[in-house]
Amino acid sequence: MTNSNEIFDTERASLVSLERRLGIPRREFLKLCSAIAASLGLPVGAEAAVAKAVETAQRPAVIWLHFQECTGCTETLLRAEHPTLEKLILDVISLEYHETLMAAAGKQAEDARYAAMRKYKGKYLLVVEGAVPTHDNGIYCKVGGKTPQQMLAECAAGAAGIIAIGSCASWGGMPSTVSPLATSSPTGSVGIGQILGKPVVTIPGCPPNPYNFLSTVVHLLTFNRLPEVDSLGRPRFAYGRLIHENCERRAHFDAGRFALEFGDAGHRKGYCLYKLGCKGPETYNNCPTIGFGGVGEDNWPVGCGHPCIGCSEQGVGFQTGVYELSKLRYIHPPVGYPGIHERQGKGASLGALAVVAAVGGAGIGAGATLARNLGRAHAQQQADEAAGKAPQDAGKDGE
Ligand code: FSX
Ligand code: SF4
Ligand code: F3S
Repeated sequence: MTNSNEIFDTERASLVSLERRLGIPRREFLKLCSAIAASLGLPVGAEAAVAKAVETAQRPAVIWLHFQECTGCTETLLRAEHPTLEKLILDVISLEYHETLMAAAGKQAEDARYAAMRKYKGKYLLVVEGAVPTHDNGIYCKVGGKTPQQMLAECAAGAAGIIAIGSCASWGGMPSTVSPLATSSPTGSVGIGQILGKPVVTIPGCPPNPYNFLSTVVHLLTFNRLPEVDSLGRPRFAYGRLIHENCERRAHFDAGRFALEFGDAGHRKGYCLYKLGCKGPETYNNCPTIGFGGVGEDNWPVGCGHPCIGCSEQGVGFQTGVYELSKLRYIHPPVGYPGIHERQGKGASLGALAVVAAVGGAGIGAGATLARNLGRAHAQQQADEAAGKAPQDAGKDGE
């Protein structure tokens, strides 16, 4: 979608030393580059290319719009536990217009937007946060007398690339929630792709993980192109796997050990949250592997003891009940297991084919085991209830 040769600012990035630019030791910077390279799925050694790109590449000019949202996407970029992340994000882009962060207001701010659109015509990156209202000619959420649809059309026309950040901009998110008594959301909110009628890169999540935005921009700097995306515009490096595939509670799911109520024995033991409505089995995101806030991979909803609500997944987050049982997309071995697709030498060996066959069989077996375990937990729960056992006791199921 993007001719990224045109995306860069004409000025060279500052040659001031990185230590001074970011205010961090080079060693720490290199560690961050390694983490970004790993999250992008790049081979060992690629961190050097990432570091070089961040240090020397021309920074893309960015116009950042806000529509119907809570500003959580921006806040999550700025409120990272580790200040380096915020500095790095603001260092790798040249932020020309951002209503929350710019000092200007009113006419001065709008003039700045038009000035940036003229100066970087055909070269800037447009980042949109928030959904677009469609009811009543989209009059809700006007800025400077313009509706979001008008602002979007103006800014998209000269953009070299467009990124929808957050679930609201990606597919409507929270503002698109439809009450059971209505047929559409109050303002008819939709994602920007629906308005533009063309694909955009989407980074859903409410809020999305700031590393996924950072890694997308760093990919652009390193390879002169935006990362590979799926049919919904989501970068595959971040949204290629179901949460359920990488969840630390997956072993409990496979073994049929579930928390049945908040605070019961199973919940306290860290059992699977499927029966509390966890949407990990139908939500594609990398939350379990990278975590939030830069304080370790346990810091994500399920790691903190609450089911995933599928905040990033269209048709799941804000569209289905938080504690409603999730659909199981498919049964898949956790990624910690040896892969079955890796090539060894040329072509597939007989041994590899045997493994594929065995795993195919295991998949069917796993499905049967799963059905049995889920049924067993239900049956146990009903028996416990009939016996008048306290909910805490019910959580012991499957031990
Ligand atoms: Fe909020 Fe962003 Fe949610 Fe939406 O994140 S965190 S309501 S995705 O657009 O500001
Ligand atoms: Fe983890 Fe949720 Fe899957 Fe259970 S259902 S293993 S808590 S993602
Ligand atoms: Fe959202 Fe679920 Fe991740 S609620 S933050 S997609 S764990």
